[in-house]
Amino acid sequence: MATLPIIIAPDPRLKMKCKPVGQVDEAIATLMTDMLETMYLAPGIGLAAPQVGVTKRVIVVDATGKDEERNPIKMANPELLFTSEEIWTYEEGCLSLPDHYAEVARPTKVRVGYLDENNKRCELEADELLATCIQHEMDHLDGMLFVDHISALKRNMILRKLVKTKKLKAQDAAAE
Ligand code: GNR
Ligand code: NI
Repeated sequence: MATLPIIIAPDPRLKMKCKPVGQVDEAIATLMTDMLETMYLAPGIGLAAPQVGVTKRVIVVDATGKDEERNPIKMANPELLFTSEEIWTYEEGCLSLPDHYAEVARPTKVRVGYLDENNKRCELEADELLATCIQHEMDHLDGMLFVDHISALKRNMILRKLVKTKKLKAQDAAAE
């Protein structure tokens, strides 16, 4: 097992459309395991392959609470089979936009088709937090971040702050 560095926005690698995997082979299964380890360490409730520099349609999620038993879910080529009319709004964060949060409205309930770590076709129905998390991760596979769902004003404010933080970090690193 290994943890991977998480890419912070703005970065062109977070804006790419990711490629479907042909099949979930050992390399993809290992990527899924490493992504989960990276996610739990962060800590986060989801992670998409482009966040660790891999332009493939692979995501992992675990939206269980701190005191609950873990429920890791690994998905390749996830597809939305159903989305509810009903909308759920949640204050989202993203490991690629650290320390920034905004309310995002999405369908409350979704049904997702995907390939699991054994290359088996699966379907999962999710609602509320898990559904939000799955949709947030699937957005990453098309180069979409949660800030792309909010007003341009709020988005640019967050992105400007991230650029500033990156510059400060680069200066600190150079001064060492
Ligand atoms: O850890 C995360 N928390 C979160 C909270 C609300 C909505 C979505 C998320 S996903 C995020 C981890 C992440 O950036 N995944 O891409
Ligand atoms: Ni994210």
